[in-house]
Amino acid sequence: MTAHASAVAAEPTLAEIELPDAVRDDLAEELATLPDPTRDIDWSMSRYHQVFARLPVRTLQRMLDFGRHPDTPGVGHLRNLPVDERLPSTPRDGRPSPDKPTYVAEGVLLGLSGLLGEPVGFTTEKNGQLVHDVVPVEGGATTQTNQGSAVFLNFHNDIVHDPSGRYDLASPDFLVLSCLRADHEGVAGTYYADARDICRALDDRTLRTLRSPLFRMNAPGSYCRDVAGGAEVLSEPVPMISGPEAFPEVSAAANGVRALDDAARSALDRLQSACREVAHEVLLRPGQALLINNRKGLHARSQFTARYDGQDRWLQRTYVRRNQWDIRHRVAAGHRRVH
Ligand SMILES: O=C(O)CCC(=O)C(=O)O
Ligand SMILES: [Fe+2]
Repeated sequence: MTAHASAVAAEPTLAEIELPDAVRDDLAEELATLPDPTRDIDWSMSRYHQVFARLPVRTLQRMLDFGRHPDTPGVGHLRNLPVDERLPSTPRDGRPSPDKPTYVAEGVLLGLSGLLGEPVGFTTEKNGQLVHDVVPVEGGATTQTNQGSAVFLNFHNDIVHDPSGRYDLASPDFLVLSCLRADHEGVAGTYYADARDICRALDDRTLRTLRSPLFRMNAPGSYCRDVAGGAEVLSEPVPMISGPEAFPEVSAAANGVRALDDAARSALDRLQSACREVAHEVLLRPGQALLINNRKGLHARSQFTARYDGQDRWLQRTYVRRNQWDIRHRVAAGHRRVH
């Protein structure tokens, strides 16, 4: 391959980044001294910038490039990250553990988030918290939400209800998922299907249908449950795939997409099967994280068995916006990052 050809060759849609042991230990030592970041989040985010500036510059650049360029991979798998020496039980109800002695995991999660943008919360998602605990919850085992375990969580992106009727407007640009504890059997898989790979796998007719405003997204389960008394709250009719051919954006509600005609219904089925064909699979382990671009692709999760015994799978998650300016109309009173 000539130098020119290699410069323009399609990059793989998954970035694999492993920290050297010495870098991991250096980060761990710094992060173990830092307080609960939620006490003063803007100070903590600034401090994490200092800590993560110690990464080898090429590693740092790959993470920054992940956030700043349209042509970079949609998902990054980071390995050999620092972990807390002592880990309390997995939170049972999806609320933060009151007895976590150190905040290394939070530092990793928020430090990585700060390389991509700003962590934000939504009042209708995990009470507006900035650090989400993603854990199996007994009452939600069969739901299409992050509380589920007994069913495959279909390919989706994380969207946010907005009174404009467009649920992609306020949604996070990125998610960071960091693993504190794997599931008992170690079989829970997280999947990512990049829209570029999805489009390559689809025929022209299906793609044209998916690019037409023939779909209404249901608002997230938490919004329908807490605000709408369990009823569906559908978006305006929107396309599922949009944007230029080289840099497509894809969106699919986890809580259901209403197709407006038969062609749209079969295109929607084709989209889910194309996702399964092209997806990257990652079985997250402690000390590993996924950087997920929430516009460049869709993610999913396999089934796994939850025991609700305090040792279940535990991920921490952030929602990251590159910029809060476009969603400033919805900021919650008395807050700067909660919408
Ligand atoms: O549990 C996972 O691996 C992903 C769940 C998910 O879709 C999310 O947290 O947004
Ligand atoms: Fe999700």
